[in-house]
Amino acid sequence: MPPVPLTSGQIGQYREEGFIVVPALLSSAEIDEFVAYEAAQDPGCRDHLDNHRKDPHWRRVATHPSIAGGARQILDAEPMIVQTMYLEKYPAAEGKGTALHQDGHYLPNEPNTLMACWLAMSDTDGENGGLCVVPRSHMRGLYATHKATNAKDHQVWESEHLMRDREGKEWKQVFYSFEIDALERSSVLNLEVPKGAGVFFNGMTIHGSYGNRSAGRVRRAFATHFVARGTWMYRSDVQDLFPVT
Ligand SMILES: O=C(O)CCC(=O)C(=O)O
Repeated sequence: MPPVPLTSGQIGQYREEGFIVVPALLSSAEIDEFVAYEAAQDPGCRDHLDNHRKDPHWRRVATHPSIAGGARQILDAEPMIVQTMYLEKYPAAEGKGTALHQDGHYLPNEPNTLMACWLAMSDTDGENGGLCVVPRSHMRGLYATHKATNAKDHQVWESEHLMRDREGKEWKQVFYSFEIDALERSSVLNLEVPKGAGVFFNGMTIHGSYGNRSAGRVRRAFATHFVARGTWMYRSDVQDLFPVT
């Protein structure tokens, strides 16, 4: 499928709203191939954030011209892959979401160029735990957070990471399942993103998801996080950025 270049209107909307939904980034056949491949893999491999390095199937999606090309247009610079995630969410008890957060909390970087492409690999919406965003929330810097409290809807976790600055100074930092303080539920927009469509969003845009409450519709998504070449990532586990070309 030929790449879908973003129009200047879409890029303008991204800058204003902090996100855009773009139809048909990948074909149904391209997605079916990846989903079938993943179904045959050990789910343990999904705990890693660098599968795009080791696995050509992951690399093909993350560097797909419609995805990496969109990132290049938005960043107006060479996009470098920070991490990739395949996010499968089953209905009922298993299918928890990600508390509403800004990626800038998880992936401190400088200068801040962080962005993502979240590709729907099944039809997704509010009912099956699709992506939610808070429009225009990318304008106000990092919001105050607390550890996620809604354990019914959201995964709750904590982990320590080794951090390193440009001069080589190292320190440890604890990250947890960030949730934005005092977030008005009415500001949260549930996106409807059909299979193959994707959401490009700014690393400062508040986003996340809720549990899968559907009767039987699995929610599948593939997220690729990018920064512009030259950006410094403070977390040592994602410092080895992967070029798209
Ligand atoms: O898919 C989700 O539920 C959340 C995804 C997310 O937080 C991300 O891609 O940064």
